[in-house]
Parts: sequence; C-alpha cells; structure tokens
Amino acid sequence: MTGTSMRAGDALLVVDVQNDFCPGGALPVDDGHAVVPVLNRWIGMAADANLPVILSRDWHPLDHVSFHTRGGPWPVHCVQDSWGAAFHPELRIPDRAVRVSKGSHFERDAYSAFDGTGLADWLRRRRVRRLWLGGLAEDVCVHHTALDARRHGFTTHLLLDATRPVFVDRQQECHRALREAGVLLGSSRIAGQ
Ligand code: VGL
Ligand code: ZN
Repeated sequence: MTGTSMRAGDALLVVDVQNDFCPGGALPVDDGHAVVPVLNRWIGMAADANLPVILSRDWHPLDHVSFHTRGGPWPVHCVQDSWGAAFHPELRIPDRAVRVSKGSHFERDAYSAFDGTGLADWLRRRRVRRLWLGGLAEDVCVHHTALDARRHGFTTHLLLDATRPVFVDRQQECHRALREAGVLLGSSRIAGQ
C-alpha cells in the first residue's frame, strides 16, 4: 500500500506524548521517545489533508490522588505547567492542533482522553468517524482512550509502531482486549506510511 490512508472523516489522536513518559521523565516508558518521529509523519499527513489533529495531555494538579504521595499507583508526574507535563520538544505540533487536558480533578484520575473532556461531542461536530491513535502509554492511557473511542462509535485504528507500554508483560493482554472491543491494530507501514 502506498500513499496516505487518511481521508475526509478521519482525525489523528496523539495521546500523552509528554516528557514525563519519555526516558528522563518521572514515569518513563521504555523507548517512549521512539513514537515521536512516527507520529510526526502522521501529524504531517493529517495537516496536509486538513484533518483534525488532537493531542491529549495528562495534566495533574499538585497532590493528585494518583500520586504515591497520596497512596496512589504512580510517582508524581505531569504536574500542570511543569517540564514533565510539556509535550515532547520534537513533536511537531501544528498551530491548529487541539489540546485536550485530562486528570485535572484532585480526587479522580482519568486515563482516557474522552473522560470528562467533551472530546467525543467535539469530534462528532467535526464529522469525524474514524480515529488513528498513537502515543503513551500503550497499556494505560492509549488503551483506555482506544476502548472509549470504540464505545463512542468511532472506527478506531491503533498504530502499534506509534505507541509503547509501561508494562511490556501486559501488552498481549491489552491487545486481546482491544481486538475484542473492535479496535483495529495496525502499523504505519501497512496503513500506508
Ligand atoms: C498515564 C500513568 C499515569 C498515561 C497517565 O498517560 O499512560 N499513565 N498517568
Ligand atoms: Zn497520570
């Protein structure tokens, strides 16, 4: 397959490609930064075709309930306005990209970019029917975002070469759950890039 496979009705959703999820960050994903060049190609394709590009970010207040300091499962990460919460500096973000922040409630975590953000309604208003998805982390926020995308009725393609897991041993189980939910697993290569 050659050429772009993005078309009218498509959008690109880039999940949490933030410093804290890359090597050197507070909650690093192995090889997390490797998703950046792959996603940059997709961002370029979407922008060229005038299709929506959405970037979600984990955006926690200080003292968030998910932090170890509060008895939560994660080290302090993606604190609002910190270096760790910033998008990876090599991510080529178009001016018109839409940013979606999540996890900002003190007492409640949000793994999905759809959780409490209004994203599904916004996509529907833009006549989006199909989503191409990548980012970090594959087994946490990308996973929950992909499941929610299906729940909201979007055709959902997860780009496996544009995502990396925190826990590699959970990857197969995650893939199974996604397939059962109807998420299409592919790579940029077979998708035309
Ligand atoms: C994430 C752990 C905690 C993610 C967010 O973006 O995958 N993982 N908060
Ligand atoms: Zn978080």
